[in-house]
Amino acid sequence: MIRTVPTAPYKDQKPGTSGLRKKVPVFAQENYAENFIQSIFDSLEGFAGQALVVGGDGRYYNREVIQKVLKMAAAAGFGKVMVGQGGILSTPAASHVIRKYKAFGGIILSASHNPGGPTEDFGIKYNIGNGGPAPEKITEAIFERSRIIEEYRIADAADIDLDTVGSFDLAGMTVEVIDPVADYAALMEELFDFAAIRDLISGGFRVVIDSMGAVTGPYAREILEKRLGAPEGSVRNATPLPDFGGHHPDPNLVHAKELYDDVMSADGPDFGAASDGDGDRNMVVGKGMFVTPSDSLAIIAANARCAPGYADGIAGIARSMPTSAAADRVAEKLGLGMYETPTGWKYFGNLMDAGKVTVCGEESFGTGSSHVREKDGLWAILFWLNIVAVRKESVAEIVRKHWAEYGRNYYSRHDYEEVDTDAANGLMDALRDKLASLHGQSFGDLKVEAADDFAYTDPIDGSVSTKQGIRVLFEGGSRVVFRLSGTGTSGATLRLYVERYEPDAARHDVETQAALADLISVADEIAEIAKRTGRDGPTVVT
Ligand code: VG1
Ligand code: CO
Repeated sequence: MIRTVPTAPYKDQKPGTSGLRKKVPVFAQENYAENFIQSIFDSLEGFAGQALVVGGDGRYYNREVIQKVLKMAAAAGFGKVMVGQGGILSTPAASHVIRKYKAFGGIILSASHNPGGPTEDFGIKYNIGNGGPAPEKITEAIFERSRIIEEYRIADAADIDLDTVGSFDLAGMTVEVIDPVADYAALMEELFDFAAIRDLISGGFRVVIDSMGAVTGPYAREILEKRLGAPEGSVRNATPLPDFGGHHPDPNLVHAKELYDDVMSADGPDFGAASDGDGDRNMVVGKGMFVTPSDSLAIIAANARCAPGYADGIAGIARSMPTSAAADRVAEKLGLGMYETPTGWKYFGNLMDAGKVTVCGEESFGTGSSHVREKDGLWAILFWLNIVAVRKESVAEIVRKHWAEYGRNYYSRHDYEEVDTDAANGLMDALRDKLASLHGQSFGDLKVEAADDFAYTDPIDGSVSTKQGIRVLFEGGSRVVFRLSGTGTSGATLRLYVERYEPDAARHDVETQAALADLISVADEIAEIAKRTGRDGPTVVT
């Protein structure tokens, strides 16, 4: 029943910030997905007879690859695979299922916020037994294996019916098709004050969630409409579609603009939120107030005790390096540990496992906590609703009071997408060469205090990650950061992160781009962005 198939390696199966992401036609090449899946299994030890969790965001090619994973897991010797009905599991739900059922690990099929469809993106990611993304040590082993792979093993069996919940046999291995929502919804109900949120909503507070045709639709409907009593239709674009309805399932001011405009309109809802393809990102908008992800992390941390799951307080906070330092001020005031890690959720895992931090966040619309080991879009949305319900203040009031107390970190990210790869690498190399000479240099009122290429030593296992982004820090707490994306699938994406701290509450109402204008122009001067990329401006500003 088990077939060994000879294969030849592909050279480009290097996982990026979050798994292997490629266009569907690349994944559909002969044995391409099989090679990568076998390389994952070949890099792991001790899983014989154990459980594997499998699910994806429902995008094009999801079902096909799930069938391959099931048959290859059977051939590899797993005892059981738990797979979400319809092949669906949001990234945070998959993380929870791995933890709850003590699975050996999980395979998540997603390219997150990237578009889906026959010519769009697909992705495969491996998560370890703590529920979190595999650390670099494992992703590197997978890549090394993929470069020399000669064969893979697969069970010769019929496809499993993914649409029926139940237990099935596949070549001696059990396949359990599970309700993808139930465990996750129960966890949210444990963490948050559903009664208070229900009262808020029944009292007339209008909430809208845009699932962007992606995976959170069924989760949001169950939680918001069924359990929290929001009127039917409060969750928009609630059916996961293979092509996300042709949209970019990326919850930001560009791709979720309709929702934003709606909340900002005079008779619009009081609270709007959106999530991405695989359900780990979130955007939160209150009437008259867009909450930046960096502020969201700080405000959730400062108000954590409002939620029953965090009533005893939090252990510490972690943020990715490009994320603003707003959370640092909260940690300082509350006397909590604060950690700055490279971009990507995998760097938070050790800190959470060791009990050093409870909440984590990234500027890229990612917030989460140690309830799972992934960022969690609906978790962040529910946390905000919980805070609003308990404080009985609007999102805008909560944010303004936070700034008044801690100061405001003006923050923006400029993305230059699909830039020529050589030009992007050239820009980063030139910046690295310049680092030493930048120290002490002045640009108008801005004086460089330090400049480096961010490196991180994991405080738990001592592993070192270098070249994680170039930072230019100015006196007074302003900074610009340059990084190349590790999730794109065509050309290179240059990310410029800009931050300025403003303690004075009288100056908390400046339009963000205006507040950062001098830093943005200095960034261009230092990195020669326009000259080297040939672009006169960024593709996306958030
Ligand atoms: C981006 C974000 C990063 C995030 C990653 C995965 O990576 O910047 O913060 O962890 O996406 O998120 P990069 O390398 O393109 O900057 V997701 O929701 O795409 O899994
Ligand atoms: Co995502």
